[in-house]
Amino acid sequence: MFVVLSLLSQAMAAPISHYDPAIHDLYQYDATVTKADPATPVAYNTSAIPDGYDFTGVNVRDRRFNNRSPHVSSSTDINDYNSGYVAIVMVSPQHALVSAHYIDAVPSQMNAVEFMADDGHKVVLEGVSSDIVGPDLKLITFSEPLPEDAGIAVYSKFIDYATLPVSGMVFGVDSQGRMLPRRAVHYWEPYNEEWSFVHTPFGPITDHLGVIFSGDSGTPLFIADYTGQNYFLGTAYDSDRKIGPEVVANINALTALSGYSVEQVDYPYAPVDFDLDGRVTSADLSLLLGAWGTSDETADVNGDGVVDGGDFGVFLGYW
Ligand SMILES: [Ca+2]
Ligand SMILES: [Ca+2]
Repeated sequence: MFVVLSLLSQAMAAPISHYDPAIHDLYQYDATVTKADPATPVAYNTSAIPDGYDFTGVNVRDRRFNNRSPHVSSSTDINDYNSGYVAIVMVSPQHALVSAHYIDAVPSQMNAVEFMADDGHKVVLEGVSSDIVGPDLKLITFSEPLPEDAGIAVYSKFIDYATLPVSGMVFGVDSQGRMLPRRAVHYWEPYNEEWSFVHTPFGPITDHLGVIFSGDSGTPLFIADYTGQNYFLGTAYDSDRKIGPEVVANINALTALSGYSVEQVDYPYAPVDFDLDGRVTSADLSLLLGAWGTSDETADVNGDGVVDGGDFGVFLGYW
């Protein structure tokens, strides 16, 4: 089994040698994206992410979108307001996590954050937590819950990083608002509560990748499970920041005042995800077939002592 896994890892280790928007962008954009005039995404790019992942629920558009940077000309277009922000993650309809050093450094931008409902009324920023709720994290509160028609994705379930599968893919947002595979979990050290990432299967950080993964401070990180469900993992700044039980408790102490709570969950891996990449794919099927007829405990998912059709039936249940 481990030999097969090793070969699979090598086969996947194809680094990105150049940046191609048609391949690497989560959304397709107008061709005129610039720093001064970021374009609105025009379509979902299904080739931007590996097979088996689905980030259609991630609401990410161009940077500085919902703080109405000077490039926005219309004050009545809902799409000029309602979008993800690279340093913000909504954790309830009324709360968002922001990068603490970022909100302290550029309060003028943060104070301008506002959203618009279909009827034209706007939801504005009401307050910022005075305390840091987690590693480089503050919580901001809006004047009222955002209406459902605002189209803002809320990530109220945080993955317990202690349960991340080794080789699980982590996705980040770059400074153009693009969702990109960012890195893979390398190891988890439970005793020291340390984790590590490696930049496979996309290779180590190079000058090329430094451009691609140029997310601003507080870049949200997400991970997807085998069902395609997306979870918030934390924010990237300096070293990657973890969201653990203490952070979740701090957040809940503040959001509870408005009637909302967030949840920390274990990574819901499938028992037939043999290569632990968060997906059930043909790679896992190959590993099952490779152990066929043996007593391999990993592949014997129904626990009857042999890898056979019974385990294949379980496998199909997760396909
Ligand atoms: Ca798998
Ligand atoms: Ca079996």
